[in-house]
Amino acid sequence: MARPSTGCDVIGVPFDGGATLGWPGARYAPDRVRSALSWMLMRVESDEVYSIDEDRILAFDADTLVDTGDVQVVRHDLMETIDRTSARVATSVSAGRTPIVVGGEDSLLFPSVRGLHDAVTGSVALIHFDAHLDIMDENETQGRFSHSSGVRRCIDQLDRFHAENSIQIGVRNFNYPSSKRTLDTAGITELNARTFLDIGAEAAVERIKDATRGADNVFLSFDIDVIDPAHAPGAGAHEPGGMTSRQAIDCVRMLAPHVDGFAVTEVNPMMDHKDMTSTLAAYLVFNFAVAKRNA
Ligand SMILES: [Mn+2]
Repeated sequence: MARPSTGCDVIGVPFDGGATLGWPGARYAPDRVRSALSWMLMRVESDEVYSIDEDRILAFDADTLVDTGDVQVVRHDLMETIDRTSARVATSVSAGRTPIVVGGEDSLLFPSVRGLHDAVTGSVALIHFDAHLDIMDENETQGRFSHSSGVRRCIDQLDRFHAENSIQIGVRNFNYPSSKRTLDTAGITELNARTFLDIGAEAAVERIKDATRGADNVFLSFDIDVIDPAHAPGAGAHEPGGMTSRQAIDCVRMLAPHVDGFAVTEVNPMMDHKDMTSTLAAYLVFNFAVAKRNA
């Protein structure tokens, strides 16, 4: 079970300097996701909101979802930006809150997990929704801290990170043979998109809870490209064969009570159509906060 929390903090990170593959543009996501959130927030009355999905009225008080503004990013300095992101996440956790990082591309995975790691004692595990493995060690054009290396940096830089209690969900298509060997050595559980789509969201969540049960703290990182491009075209890269928007929302809602931090990355308004992906990301954020508040 997750640490006690008084509510969720939105931390925007308008940064896409780590987008070394695919399309840049995720720097515009925090603003578009906030704009989409207003659609959900207008349904709050007298500290309550009506969940049609659950067919009941749920609590939503002023502490449930607090926008703490953007990290002051440094556009030309990836390392400074990820340091500032970690610091904001750690501040939120230390205050007894649950951080929700709204990226930004997926280089923010590593500083988000590190922020939790630095604010807590005990082990830290990762629930990683992504089409991609993010296990790249280093290469000439991407460096060591790009949006392809977040999981690898958690493994080799965070001394209480437990890969054996971590799980990747929705990964698919093809990758480097060396990536397969790295995953096997690290001992991360893989729940690929084919299996996820066979078993469905509820059974997948049970497997995720089993995999992470031994960890003291858990971070949920959600790259929007885990969702099929048909449902989420506004992403940094397109990998066909992913989950639906319904499955994504259900997974986040069911997992929120069990985790200590959340990040939504790779939403790219430059690739989006009528804000449909920013709107989906906003629903992930809103569902997470409501589920956390009413756990
Ligand atoms: Mn990805």
